[in-house]
Amino acid sequence: MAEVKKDKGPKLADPIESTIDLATQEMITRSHKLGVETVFDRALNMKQCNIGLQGICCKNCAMGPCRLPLPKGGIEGEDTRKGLCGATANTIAARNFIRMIAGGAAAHSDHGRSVAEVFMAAARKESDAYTIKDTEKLLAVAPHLGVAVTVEVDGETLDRDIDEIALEVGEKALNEWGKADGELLYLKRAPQPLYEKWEKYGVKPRNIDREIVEIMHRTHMGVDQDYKNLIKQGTRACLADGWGGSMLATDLQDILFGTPYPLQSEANLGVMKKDHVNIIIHGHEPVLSEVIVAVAQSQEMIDYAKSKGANGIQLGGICCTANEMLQRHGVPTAGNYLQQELAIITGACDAMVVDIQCIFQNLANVAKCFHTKLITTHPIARMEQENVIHIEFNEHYALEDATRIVKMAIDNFENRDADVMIPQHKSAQIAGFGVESIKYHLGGTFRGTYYTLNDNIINGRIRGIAGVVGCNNARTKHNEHHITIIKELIKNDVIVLSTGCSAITAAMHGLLTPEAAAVYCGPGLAEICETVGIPPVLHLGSCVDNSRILLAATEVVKAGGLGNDIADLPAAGSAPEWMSEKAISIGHYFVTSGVYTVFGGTLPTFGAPVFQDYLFKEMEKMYGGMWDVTEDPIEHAHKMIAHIDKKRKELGIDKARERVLMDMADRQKLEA
Ligand code: NFS
Repeated sequence: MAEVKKDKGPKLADPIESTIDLATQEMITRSHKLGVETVFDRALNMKQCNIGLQGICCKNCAMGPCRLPLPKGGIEGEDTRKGLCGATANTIAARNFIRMIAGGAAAHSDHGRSVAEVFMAAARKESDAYTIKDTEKLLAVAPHLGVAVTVEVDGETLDRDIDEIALEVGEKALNEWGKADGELLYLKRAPQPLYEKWEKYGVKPRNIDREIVEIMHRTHMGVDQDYKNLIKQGTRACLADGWGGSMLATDLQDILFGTPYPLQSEANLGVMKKDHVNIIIHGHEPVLSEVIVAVAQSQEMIDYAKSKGANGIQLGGICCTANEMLQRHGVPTAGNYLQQELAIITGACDAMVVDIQCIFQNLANVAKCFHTKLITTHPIARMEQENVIHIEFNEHYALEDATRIVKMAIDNFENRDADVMIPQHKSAQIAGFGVESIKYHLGGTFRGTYYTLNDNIINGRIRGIAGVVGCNNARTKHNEHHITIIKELIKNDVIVLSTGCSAITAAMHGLLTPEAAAVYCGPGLAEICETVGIPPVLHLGSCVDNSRILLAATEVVKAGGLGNDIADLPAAGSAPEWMSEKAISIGHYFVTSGVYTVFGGTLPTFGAPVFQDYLFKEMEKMYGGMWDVTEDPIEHAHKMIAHIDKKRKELGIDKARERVLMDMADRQKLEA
């Protein structure tokens, strides 16, 4: 990234080179004027360690760290690199890789566990803040956890009591983290051939916690030394994430807070309002944000805000909390991962409330320069700086906690400095898609099914399906790769399902509106979007909601005509600007669920070519999906399209698409 020229001190990021988003550019410029450092500046002043980046630094014991750089000119003949214990580059890279999976799977799954605990409190009616909201979803999920929804009485089948079902669902769900034997119950939701592959390769997770613990054991000094066996455990743990912790998080959140359905909102820093109390909620667990939304929208709090001179309360979300509040309540999105410091730099953020994951430690330093109250809420995620306020959130006193937080923000409104600058950039968005709503929208008026989607894939109007997900990364121009890749995909008639910060990016750049179809899509996809009234990019929620993508793909398989397994589908996955361990866990469960998955930038496998080859090539022979990586966003999109075309050919539907394209050209000729 280029820098701004100045005489001395740390380098400053060039706003235009740092991001393609105008609001972000304006805020970076303002940060320089005010002398507040952000991640964009730090990325210039901190060089990455090339050996760590390539995955070949082992620091799992105190004889190291052992660094195994690739010899200049590459490896000729035998690879003789080894650490003090003799660990090879492949072993070290595989150990590091699966430790990343452990970190990511732990983060998603621990989030899921918290939700399950709140779910239990709701089922036991111990909390006035939470109730079982979506009984339809409860009844749909129950059988997958082995919970009966009916009961036989005197030869008659009767509906079971909802409270009873909820209690049993909660117990069964919590059990998935630590049960003594058996396998994860949700694995059977996958297409049968995929389940059989997991069985064949011995990677079915036993329970969620165990697979993560076993990674820590196996990667301890002197335990597992075979990169193939190591990645096998990585596979178990990531499946425990995607088809376990994450899927449970999504299901239980939907039951507790409501299954999302498409709704309209806005995205980018411009959603903040100068004359309102602005509360920014950042993090991941909706158990906190749900109650804050309810409290902030109460007449009592709105009146209180008015009594303090504000015109109302404006909530805004950052990162996955943004997606959770958006998809269920239409709360606007203030920004994605790299914009968290910038929301405070507006000078209009009266409180930033954070829970877990993806939260910069530097937020406290930025908050110090403004009036913003920075509030941590989770016992496992605290900050050391003394300007940070900790209000520990407890599901049994959730309403009291949320009221205290909202009041604190309102009371802080009058402490604002006159110098407020909210960038006037925001875009309209339609979000809140899911397995259920795709069925409804693409199924036509009278039948909620996936057949219509399949028909349109088979006839070639839709070339294929892409899942574009994941973070921003300060080593990549903010948002640029997400947008370039997504635009290239939809231009080529590939419909995009998006989650996490990628979905926020798509929203910020106007791709989550039905109108975007006419501007950016190829003729086939444009026609579908127009007819059905959907955007070409469907926002499926937060990162734990990548489980929705797995289940949507399963529904497509079930609807028929496109093979028997996820691996048969003309589909591909992508994380253009990934940075977190969670992204590695997601990437690997996509791959081992049969999806060809391309990451942008780098992968921590570059330094171990044999291990990398195993991930990039051998995985396909086992699971049908495999890893890939490229720095070039256009090449990235075309790698995905090439895979989609390969699958279309294997399914024998490649010719259909040619006919559609010819029809289009003919039609255009006629119109001319
Ligand atoms: Ni996902 Fe959510 Fe964003 Fe990346 Fe972080 S917010 S869980 S990890 S940065 S997409």
